[in-house]
Amino acid sequence: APRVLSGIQPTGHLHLGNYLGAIKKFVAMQEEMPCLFCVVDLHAITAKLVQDDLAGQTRAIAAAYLAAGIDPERSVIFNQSRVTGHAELAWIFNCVARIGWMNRMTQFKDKAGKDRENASLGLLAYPSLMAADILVYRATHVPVGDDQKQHLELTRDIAIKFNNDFSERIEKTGLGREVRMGEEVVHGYFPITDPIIEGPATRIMSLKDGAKKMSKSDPSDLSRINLTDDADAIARKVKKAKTDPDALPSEAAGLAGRPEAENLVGIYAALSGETRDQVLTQFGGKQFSEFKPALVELAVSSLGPVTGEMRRLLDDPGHIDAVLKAGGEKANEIAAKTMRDVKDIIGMLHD
Ligand code: AQP
Repeated sequence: APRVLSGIQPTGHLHLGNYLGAIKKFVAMQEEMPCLFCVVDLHAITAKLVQDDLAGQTRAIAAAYLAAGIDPERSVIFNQSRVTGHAELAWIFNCVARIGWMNRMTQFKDKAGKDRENASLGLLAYPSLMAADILVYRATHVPVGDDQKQHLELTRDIAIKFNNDFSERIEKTGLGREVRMGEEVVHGYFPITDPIIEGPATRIMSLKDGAKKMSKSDPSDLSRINLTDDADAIARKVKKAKTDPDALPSEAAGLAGRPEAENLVGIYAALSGETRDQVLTQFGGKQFSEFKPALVELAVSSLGPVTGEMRRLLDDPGHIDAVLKAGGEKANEIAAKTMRDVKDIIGMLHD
């Protein structure tokens, strides 16, 4: 059965990239199929072990989910560490995945930097935990930003290897089913996940450098629009955003080789729900001095209600905690069933 899982790390402030690349899509996916959205606190400690306020950051992501329109009656909202199946299945996947697969991950290379020997083992194994997050719910669809593409390919590789390595035991236990792999239908236990990386905002870039993605960890606050920014901060950051001296082209093809212009037009399109071409029908031939104020107005009117609601929700942490607890219970029911199946397939005795 189709099912969505996705998550966000409770590290630092959420930014426009997280909102457009992930959260806004989560809200839309609720209309399509059953969804689970988690706050991945186990992932949060991979790069920096001691976090200043992990509980507060976790509540903030949950508040953003709710404020953006994820309905806790329809979708399951929870924090990852509550459901033990994530860590349990990740261990099994650590034995399925190969060290070489992990060493090739660009996110690991970026985050570990030059001193790789000193990175945590958790940072290296991050994609294995991410595969477990998805597959412990046998999720078929994962809406994410473009930066997560490589990790999702690895999730597919883990599912394929598990299905192959245990094919006889999957058969014997009768736990196998039809699994769709592109056009092909094979027999296996884990589904082969489809990433959902679509729309005009799969990779929002830094406002200061069109070659770098907008990121929580960028030392320059001017590089990103935070979900907590007020109208003045948004206006200041957009005004200072790097651009080139030319007027906007009249169609999207004209944005090639102009990364900063492409980024700002992409942001406008994602916020307004239009294509880049539609945006350029309106703004083609105009200077940035005219386009930027329109972008500020749109960003403020789109994000304002979400940030306002987030602040209101964060005034009542008890409510957020109750949502996470109830979500954790629902998630655990699904995850526990998968873990029983997986243990049966491997041959581990359990209750
Ligand atoms: N710039 C982006 N454009 C589009 N989507 C993005 N995402 C992140 N940055 C962009 C998507 O947001 C979701 C949550 O990602 P995460 O929790 O893994 O956060 P992150 O990738 O760690 O966020 P940052 O800002 O990139 O953090 P650092 O600075 O630590 O690397 C994912 O779906 C992601 O694709």
